Order: sequence, then structure tokens, then C-alpha cells
Amino acid sequence: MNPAFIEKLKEIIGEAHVLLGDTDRADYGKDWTRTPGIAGAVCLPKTAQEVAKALKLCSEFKVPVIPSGGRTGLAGGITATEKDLALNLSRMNRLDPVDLLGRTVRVQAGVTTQALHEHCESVGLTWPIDLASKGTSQIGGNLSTNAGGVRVIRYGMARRWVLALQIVLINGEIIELNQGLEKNNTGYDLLQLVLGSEGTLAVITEATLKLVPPPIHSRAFLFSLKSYEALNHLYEEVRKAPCTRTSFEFFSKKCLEKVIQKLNRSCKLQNTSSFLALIDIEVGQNADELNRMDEWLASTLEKGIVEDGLAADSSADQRNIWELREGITESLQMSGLVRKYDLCVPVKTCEKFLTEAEELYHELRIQSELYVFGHYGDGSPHLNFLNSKNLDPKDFHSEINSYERELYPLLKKHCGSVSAEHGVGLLKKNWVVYSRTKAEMNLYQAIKKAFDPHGLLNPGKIIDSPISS
Ligand code: 2HG
Ligand code: ZN
Repeated sequence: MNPAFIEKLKEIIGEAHVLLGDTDRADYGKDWTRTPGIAGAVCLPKTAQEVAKALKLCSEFKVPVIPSGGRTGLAGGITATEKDLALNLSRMNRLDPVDLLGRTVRVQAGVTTQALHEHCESVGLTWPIDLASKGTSQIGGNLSTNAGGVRVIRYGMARRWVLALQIVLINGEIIELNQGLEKNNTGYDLLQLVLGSEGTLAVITEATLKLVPPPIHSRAFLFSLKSYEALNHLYEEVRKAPCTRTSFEFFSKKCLEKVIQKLNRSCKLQNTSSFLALIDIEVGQNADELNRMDEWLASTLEKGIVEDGLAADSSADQRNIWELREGITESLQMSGLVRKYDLCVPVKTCEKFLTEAEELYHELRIQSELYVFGHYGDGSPHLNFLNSKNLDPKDFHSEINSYERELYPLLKKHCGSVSAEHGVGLLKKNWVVYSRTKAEMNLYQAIKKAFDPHGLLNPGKIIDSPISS
């Protein structure tokens, strides 16, 4: 990297917060997918003013910038090259007091999801986005990728819970979007445009988030089922249940076995079948409501849709069940090389799509193991392939590529999306055309150019933008 650029950067951010060592450049140059990347330099600003000055400097020197947070992304969205500056916002972790009347909180981008939850919990409120990676993922990353998580059937995606953003443009301008207003129909909604733009349009430095009271009483159920058809029937029953549904998750028996092995624990369900469904509901505490829910459970079991089931009322029992679902990604990651698909189809076709995706897996005689899990309730399954046969990485990738070439047309047939909640990043870029039209892609190019005329912000992510310096 240009030494004059580095010197000026040190003046702005402070020498201690500009990292040039090989390990740091490699660590900050990649996300959880470990897609190979190494940044030219890393800087850790503390304020929006420092971010603004750093971006202005990058504009002057034409240095590409990769904004990042907890680096828990799963689409290669922060993968860097030696030409790039990794701008990591972890030091920007201020949490303001909660506004109890407005039910909002203002936070900096580097606050972790868990720290935000704990902060709000102390005043009886919560930000309802919940992710398996909450201990590490940061608000800036959650908003840049419009994170989803395990409660989307109840609360929707992250973008629903943002009332203001402070962003910094590549020319160093700091802009406040939406001023925390609940209603604001004055023209184009730039706040919503920046959410989910994966750091390609601007850097998010602060946000005002909308809060809700957490459920007073929740209940979790774990069921085992024989088939996708049964899973679908169960969801139909859950839709009729006299309660508010928070999560309808599923995972295959293979996932369960992997988690159990990695966590070195057991599953309390006696009879585990091909799939497991994890359901979380909110239910009142009065006897009448609890009885109606018990009746629902008894009639569901009688219908023979599920093989076995258990209910968890105490928070310890609920955590115990959730650990099985939330531990899947990490247990696979620890087991070897993984390729991931984060897909969405209309809920009513999810059963058919998953059945056909599995048929394809068998037809193509893929050697690597397939792990299927995810958010059945919003039609968004995750397909993970593990290099369980220890193939040479090149052979593993070529095998999965052959599957991918058939998978995406199948997804298109089912009107699906190639990215449900992880974003496009680098890894899904070539496949965006399966989910977006040419007209949409043309608008993407125009929007990118309006925000970032020289293509310096997270270049090569979502779209390839021609650099017109
Ligand atoms: C989840 O639902 C995350 O647990 C990660 O979105 C999914 O590892 C994955 O593919
Ligand atoms: Zn997920």
C-alpha cells in the first residue's frame, strides 16, 4: 500500500489502530466462510468523524475500502485483497440509554447483537432480531446484510426494526437518515436502500433501533418427523394453534448427530426420526390459555404427523433444545470444508423444493454429505455440504459446482431467491441473475454509481461495477 496513504491514515485514526501485520490483515480480510482474503491494511476508527476522514482519504488515493464488523458473514461479503483497506468498526461500541417512551435505542455500529440485547433487557425491552452468531455479530453487519435469524415468522428481518441511520459516504460526508421517525413518506426511502446493501453504498456508523417488550412466557417444542411432507403438515397445525408463533425451524437427523457429537451431549427426545422441528411460541400464563395449548399438543400428537415430541417450559430446557439448532453451523465448520446455500422459496413450495433438491443430490451421486436445516416457517432452508470424504479441495468444489449448476435452475423454477438472509457478497454474485431481472440489475448499477462513482466501496460485492476514475 502507498506509504503516504498509510502515514495519513495513522494521523487520522492513531498509529495504534492501523494494523499492518500479516495475521491481522488476514484475520480482518475474511468472514466465517474463510474465503481466502487478505487486506492491505486494517484500520479501527472510534468515531464517525474518523470514518469520514478515512473514507475521504481513500477517495483521494483511490484505495478500495471494505467495511466490516464481527465478520460472521457467510457470503464472502468482506473478503479483501491486498489493495484494500479493511475498515473495521468494532471499537465503535457506544450504547445510549434506552428511550422508554419511544421504545428506541441509539447505538454505534460496532455493538454486538448480544450486548444490545443485554442492554435493552435491563429495562424490559428487546431488539427482536436473534441470531445464532449474536455473541460476535455486530449491529452494523446485521443492518448491512439485513439479517434474518430464527424469529422472522414473528418479527420479520432486521430492516423492520430500524428508525434512523447515520451513514458515511465515500466522499466523507456524514448523513443522518430518517431522524428516528416512525412515519416519513417524504420521497425515496434511502434508509431502506442502504439496509442490506452490504457496505457497497455507504458505511453505517450508527442506528436508532426500534424495541419491543420480550414475550412474557414462551414455550418450545421439539418434534421428530419422518418426511418433508410431515413437516409441512406440522406447520399447518402450528398455524392453527391458539398462540403467537415465534419460530418454526427444522434440521435433519444428520445435523442433530453432528451437533450432539460436537457438543458431547444427548437429545432428550426418545425417538428421533429423519427430521426435527423446533417450534417456539408465545403463550399467556393463565390456565385457560395453557390448557388450550396442551389440547392442541395432544391432538397434534394423536394425528400421527409426528413420531415423537417434547415441550420445554423452563428457560434451561428451552436453551437445551435451541443449542441443538444453533450449534449446527459451528459443528459443521469444525468438521471440515463446507459449502453453503442460503435459499428462500415461497413457503407453500418449500416441501416440494427440498424434496427435489435432495433427489438431485442422489441423482448426481454427490459424495460429500448434505446437511439440511433452517427456517422452514419462512421458506428459507440452508443446504450445507461437508467435505466428509476429505476430497482434494479442488475436487470437492468441482463436485459441489456441478450440483449448484442444477440447483439454481431448480430454485428459479420454484420462484426462489439465491440469498435469503446472508447476502450476496462475493460468493453468490454470479447467481444473482437467477433472482433478479436485467432491468433490476441495470438499476443496481445506476444506484451504485450515484453513491460510489469510483467503485471504491466494497468493490466486487453484489455486482461488478465498472470503475470510472
Ligand atoms: C443459521 O440459520 C444461520 O443457523 C447459518 O443462518 C446457516 O450455516 C449456515 O448455513
Ligand atoms: Zn439462517
